[in-house]
Amino acid sequence: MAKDQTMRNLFKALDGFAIELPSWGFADTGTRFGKFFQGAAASTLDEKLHDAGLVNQLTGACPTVAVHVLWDFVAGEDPRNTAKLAKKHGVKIGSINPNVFQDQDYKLGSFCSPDPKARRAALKHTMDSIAIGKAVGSKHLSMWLADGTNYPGQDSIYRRKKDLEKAFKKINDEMEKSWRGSTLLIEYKPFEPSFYHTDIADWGMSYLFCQKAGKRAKVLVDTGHHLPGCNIEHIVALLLSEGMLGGFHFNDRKYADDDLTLGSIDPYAAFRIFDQIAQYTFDTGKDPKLAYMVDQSHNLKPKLEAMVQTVDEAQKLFAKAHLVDRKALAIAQKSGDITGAERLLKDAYETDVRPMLADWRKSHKLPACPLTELRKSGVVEELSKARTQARKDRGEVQSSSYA
Ligand code: PSV
Ligand code: MN
Repeated sequence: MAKDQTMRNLFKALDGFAIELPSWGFADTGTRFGKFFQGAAASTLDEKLHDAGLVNQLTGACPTVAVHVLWDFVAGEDPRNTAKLAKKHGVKIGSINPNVFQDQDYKLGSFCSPDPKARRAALKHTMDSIAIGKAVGSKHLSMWLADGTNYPGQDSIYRRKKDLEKAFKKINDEMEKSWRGSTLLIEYKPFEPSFYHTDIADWGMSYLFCQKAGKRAKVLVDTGHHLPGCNIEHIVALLLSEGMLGGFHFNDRKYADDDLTLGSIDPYAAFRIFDQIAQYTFDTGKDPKLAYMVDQSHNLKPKLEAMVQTVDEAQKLFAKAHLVDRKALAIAQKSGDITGAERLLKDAYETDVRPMLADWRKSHKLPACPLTELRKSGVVEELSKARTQARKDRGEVQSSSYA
């Protein structure tokens, strides 16, 4: 294909590539061994949305913010206040994530708990979350459950599955009835916080629950939620071909659900996911309309820098996947030219797309390198000072601070 045409196609693809930021990715987090504070970390909703707005301003690719209902909405307050706050910072509320994991009620699970009171509480909270989603103009309800057991024999896996099926059906039906154009995303995770069994442990289980729930439901792939060695792009290709892939939570990992910045450990793996999506569109002519989201929540790296770095990396890997010569690939595949086929992928992956991305950004009046721009601006240092002072004024104790 002529170079100009390739660039035009790439720019068009980048125009359509939006990636949602997680509100929780701007706040202080830690490990179970401790928390190290960052002066510039967001501690209020206003600060989280401000930071998301800043990342969107720098990258031009993040118009929406994922929220957790109990962390980002005030009970009894009009949820549209959160939407207004988002608007003030130049973003919109994206996926709504119910919190069916932190209350004491959920000690033995939420929808799968042996205690009907917990199951009812989870359903009520999810129905309230649907109402919030509708009120703020979101299009996604994203469900991650911490449900599972820690020891063999702890509970009936069979009974838990049946109860979960019923709950998802009710959730799907309510969305069908009252929330036009919405999608129910069902996320899976093989372990943590449960260590013997997780009620939705892998994509196949998610798929099964989606099928039983109804038309709204689709599978959400969190790149950190797989056992080592798993071929994620194969899962992606299969779900795409079934029309059952709803979206992604992007992050990177070395061992488990490490929540590291995208591409920090294995960028080729993320490239191969984007490659399958681009291949699907090339083969079918269809846009799978996926919800691309970031789900990272690491410690130590400055939050804003980490987020900009992830978005930049996602755009790079996405762009590389759009440079694969698909016609030549089809010829190589047909003739069994394994080396040639692989080389076509590697040629695209090894292309330095930074100048192309810089051109795309310039065409949208964006900084050529958002991370350099952020570091040059001194914003993180300013926020660190202002937020440290604000926390002091509010009487919050924070022992260490660095930007
Ligand atoms: C759980 O590990 C998860 O991936 C879910 O998506 C949650 O919404 C998110 O992390 C934040 O706790
Ligand atoms: Mn996730």
